[in-house]
Amino acid sequence: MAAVIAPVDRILPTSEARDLLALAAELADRELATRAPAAEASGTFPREVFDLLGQAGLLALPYPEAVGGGGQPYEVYLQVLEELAARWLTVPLGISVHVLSCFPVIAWGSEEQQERWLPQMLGGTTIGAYCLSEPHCGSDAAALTTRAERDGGVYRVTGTKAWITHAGVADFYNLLVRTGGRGAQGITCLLAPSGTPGLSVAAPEQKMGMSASPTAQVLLDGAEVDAADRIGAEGDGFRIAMQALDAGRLGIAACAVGLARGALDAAVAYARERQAFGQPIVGFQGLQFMLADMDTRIHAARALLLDAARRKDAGLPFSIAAARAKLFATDMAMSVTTDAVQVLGGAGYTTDFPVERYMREAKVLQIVEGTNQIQRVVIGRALATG
Ligand code: COS
Repeated sequence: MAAVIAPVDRILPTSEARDLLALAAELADRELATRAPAAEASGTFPREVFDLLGQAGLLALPYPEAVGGGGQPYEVYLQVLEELAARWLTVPLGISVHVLSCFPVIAWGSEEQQERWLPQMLGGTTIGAYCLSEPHCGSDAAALTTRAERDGGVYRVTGTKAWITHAGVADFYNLLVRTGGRGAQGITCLLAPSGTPGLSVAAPEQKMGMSASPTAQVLLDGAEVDAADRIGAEGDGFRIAMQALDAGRLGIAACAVGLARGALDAAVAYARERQAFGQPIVGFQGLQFMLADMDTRIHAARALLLDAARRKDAGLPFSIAAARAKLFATDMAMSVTTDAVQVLGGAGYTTDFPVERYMREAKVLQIVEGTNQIQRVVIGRALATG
């Protein structure tokens, strides 16, 4: 059963942004909410939904119109993600990963690379994958060991990338690889199209949620990447990866706000209907207090997210603000979705209602694009060093 999603009273910068948010909500009600339960139950990636959103221009919203993007501020793009996440997390999480995967070419690509890559990346018909983690290193990203050796006009890449969203369905892969010595300085960013010889994909991971969003290892066995597809110089890779993640973490925070909203709306709808002790349970103050706390924390997370987004839109430093937003919003989503299950009681623990799925989905948001412990490291280091 799809939850009924109540509209949010937003302050948006333009009438175009208001129209965009209305379009996103309408598309999400029609195309996402209706498909989500079956696709998650069967583990089917909704490629047709990405194609549809691509046609509507929703896969490249925060990038400049001059290079084929939607020309929207981050503040607007993130609220679109939130609208989608209130109906089905797999889709906005996928958009966020795609936007992350376009970042290296947008921010670091040469003019020639931008002309060659951006029309396909931003055109709405392709999706990307971002390959940083490896089986032995996730949080300690600078310890990656996938090796790329230059051989004339190509790099030969050998190693294994792990936990890759869209592995097997992506059209292009950002590969963070080692071309130099140990540590962050030895890392380089390469871009490989999906048909690259020597690049293959392992069987998908069997996860506790997000079954429609494929996650798998990317296996690189002497994969030949054209040297012309190195983004930035050798050794720039770690900085590129961290900058991409700063922005990506805002996308995850927006997904968390939307997911929590979906859970709250489902809980409120149920509490208004369900009778106990001769009245709807929403009439009990104990339950109202719980709903009020859920609602307040969702609004607080959105405010933190929009603060970080507006800093980015203004060209101000936003790494720490993004870490705060990701940390708070995803911990909030875990707590709100858990409370939503509690509001529904036994019914909430069944697959007859969506809240058990929301609770399973919330968990991954505390882990991806930097665990919430890593977000605390980023914030804590800034406090420690000033
Ligand atoms: N933007 C730009 N540059 C950055 C940066 C950022 N946000 N964060 C770090 N850097 C730069 C540093 O300035 C430093 O550059 P110099 O060597 O020129 O001084 C370099 O990168 C190394 O930074 P640092 O010493 O802080 O690296 P650490 O190995 O200590 O790692 C953390 C820092 C833990 C924050 C990083 O490894 C991290 O974010 N880990 C989580 C990775 C992650 O999110 N994985 C999820 C999988 S991808 S979906």
